[in-house]
Amino acid sequence: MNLVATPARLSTVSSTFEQDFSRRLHWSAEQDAAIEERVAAILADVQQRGDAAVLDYTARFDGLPAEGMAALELTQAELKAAYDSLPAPQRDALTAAAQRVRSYHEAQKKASGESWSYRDADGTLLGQKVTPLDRVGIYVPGGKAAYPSSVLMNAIPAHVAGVPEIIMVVPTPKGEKNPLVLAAAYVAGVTRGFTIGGAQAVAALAYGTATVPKVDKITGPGNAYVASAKKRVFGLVGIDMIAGPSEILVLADGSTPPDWVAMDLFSQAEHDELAQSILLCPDADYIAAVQREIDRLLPEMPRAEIIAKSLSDRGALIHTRSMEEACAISNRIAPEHLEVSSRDPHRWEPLLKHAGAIFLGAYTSESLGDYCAGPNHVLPTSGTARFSSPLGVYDFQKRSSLIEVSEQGAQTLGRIASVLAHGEGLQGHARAAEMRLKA
Ligand code: HSO
Ligand code: ZN
Repeated sequence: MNLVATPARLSTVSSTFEQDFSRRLHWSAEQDAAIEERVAAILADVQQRGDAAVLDYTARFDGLPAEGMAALELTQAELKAAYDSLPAPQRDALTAAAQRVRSYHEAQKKASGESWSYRDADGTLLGQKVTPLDRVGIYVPGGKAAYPSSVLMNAIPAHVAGVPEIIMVVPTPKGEKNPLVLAAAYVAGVTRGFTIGGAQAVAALAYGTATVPKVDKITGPGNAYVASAKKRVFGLVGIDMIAGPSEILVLADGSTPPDWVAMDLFSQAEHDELAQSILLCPDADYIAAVQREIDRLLPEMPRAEIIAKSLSDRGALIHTRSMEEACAISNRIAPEHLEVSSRDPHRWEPLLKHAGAIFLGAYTSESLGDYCAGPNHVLPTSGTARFSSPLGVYDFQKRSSLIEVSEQGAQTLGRIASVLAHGEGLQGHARAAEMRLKA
């Protein structure tokens, strides 16, 4: 087979640029009505029949019949055994990655996840108390997207936040367990695990069953059924985000070896045919060089077919007038991953506002961030980086306001509150404030 990867070639000087650009970027996350209906039925069934329903669906969808839910529980001993039996290089890499991800999230907690308070001159205390969630569920996909690195990225921030119970669910079709996933759960501090998946696993976590404890929040990626189930249980429990296909945008000034950039585009494209890889560069010769490297390297790739489809259907190599213009376009796209592949990345970084993660300089490949640099790889996709942030410790914490009004403070605040309460016609409010005023 003669595979070709032909990203769209766009140029900002072209009169049709705006049209071409929005056509490339557009993607429809249509909801499939049939999926929606099936998910609603599964949720209702699990809510009613609990473990029995979860067991039925697990037997049917995963080909995994079990006597009772206990047979689907992953014991701590099993997680540890998986870790212990890994080949040493894998065990060491997993441990090193986990350590770096933990350090990063500990720094994040210190910088923005601690309680604070201050006192007014009259002694009134005001503050914010930060507490971890009691119990969270982490969904780990099975099959082709079973990423142990995602177990680390979901469980470690929860652990660092101080969540005492972290419940992992992971489908194991035909009972085939991924030892790296189990080992990652062990190093990341998962407290309980179940080999269940799909909408039935989301339902079990959201409603609770006799065996699966009800959680307060569910995080982690999944297929269309899982995404639909997460949306439906939102409100009863918290959820992290509904992730779309993964994206990379490389902003290049032409100083990075073009094969490095080609491979970075591949690293996103190989995830999924719907993944999107975009290059923005003011140097037309460099863009041509990257395309030549794409052509040269593609046949070497085991996932060449997925890469070719992703790059040809959704990829783009965009020639811009300048790096400044490239930065402005990047902000419009608000990519999940943004590589600033420049000899002078700090010159451009101040111009970049919207991106899930910004990778500075030629040595910072996205793949290092995906596994082990430290920051989280669960990032906002589909332009949602305009208003949302990477998964972090803060997703596993909540805040309570703290107010302690002193006797003196009640005099000042009481007068203000009383006036506003009368304005709203709320007598009870006004009198509660007035009663505390000294005669
Ligand atoms: N790039 C993916 C994360 C990942 N990559 C996992 C490899 N394994 C989404 O950010
Ligand atoms: Zn990746």
